[in-house]
Amino acid sequence: MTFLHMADLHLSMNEKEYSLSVFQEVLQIAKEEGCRWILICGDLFDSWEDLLQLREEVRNLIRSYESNFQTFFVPGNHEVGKTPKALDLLKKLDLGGIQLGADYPFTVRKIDPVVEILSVPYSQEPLSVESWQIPPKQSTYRILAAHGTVPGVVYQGEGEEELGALDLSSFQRFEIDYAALGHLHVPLEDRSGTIPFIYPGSGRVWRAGEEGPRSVAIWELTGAEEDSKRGRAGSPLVKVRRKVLLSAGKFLAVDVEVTLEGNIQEPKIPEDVGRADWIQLSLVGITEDERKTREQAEKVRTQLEKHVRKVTVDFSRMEWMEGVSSHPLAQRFLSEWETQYRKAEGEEKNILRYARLHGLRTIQELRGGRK
Ligand SMILES: [Mn+2]
Repeated sequence: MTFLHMADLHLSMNEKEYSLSVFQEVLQIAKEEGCRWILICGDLFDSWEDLLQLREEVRNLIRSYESNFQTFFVPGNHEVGKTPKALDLLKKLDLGGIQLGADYPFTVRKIDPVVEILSVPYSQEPLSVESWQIPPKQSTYRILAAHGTVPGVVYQGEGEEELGALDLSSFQRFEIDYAALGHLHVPLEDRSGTIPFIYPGSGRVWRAGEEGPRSVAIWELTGAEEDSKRGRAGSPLVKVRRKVLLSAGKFLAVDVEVTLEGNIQEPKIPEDVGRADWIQLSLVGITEDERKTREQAEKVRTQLEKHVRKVTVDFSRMEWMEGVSSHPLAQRFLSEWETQYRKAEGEEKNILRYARLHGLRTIQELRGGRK
């Protein structure tokens, strides 16, 4: 039995064409891999509004694969975290072939002779797992499907407040073999704890900084028969592979130097940049003319945006020092610095650039300017 596990695709009206094209690729992969199920662990949609507006398209896409696989969806914080009673509203919507794990606080469901899913939708209230009455396991595999952060795992998700709901050790008594999770946008597989867990990572580049390929996880459940042949005891075997989503594109940060006068260097964009990619121009330097820099950056941004999905500009490494070079001390410093810089070679040039930054910063502080 093979299934596809995905999360955090964040389908949105803002980027409808792009995000739906990734969803289509996911469905195609599931078909090619011979998956019987797609398990979506939250944040399929970017918001409740996006869910309402895009569900018809999603329904139609899924319909064309209904002879290949079935779809199971456990809601995440982006779908139900902000709308009161969203889980109840969700159950009343026509979601076509999508089967919902939206019963609060959990549902147990057998999806295959050897697999049952314990699904826990995202909830605004804290989960009181200690009091849950869950029937004994009846299949070879019991898989937890949920959306949230596992405490102790480095949080590299959405920059939102932590969703500290999934203390897996409190789920241990429910005979769970593996946890299929969503919420962290970085792919992660951890088999060292009480319950092994897998995050496929975000299905598309949702936020600046999501570097590396986006992917889904393909789970192969070899089953008890295979295990007994190997003489294994304990948790049944699961093999997990990643399949890269090519249509998701990639996130690319490009350093761009800025001169003291405020002119920006032409960014070095790799040749193989694609239409689905997101470029972030990361401006670096000290500049006297903030307006000029911002204007030039905007011009470059608009130009580049014709060729890729999105271009953003990061100014956080810029230092604005208006009028610093008119200070007599700065003038002497800069003229001496230029002589040195002309003579310098290799690594020395880097050190001098750094020295200039610190020199000018100190002079700016002496002038009583911004630190
Ligand atoms: Mn998410």
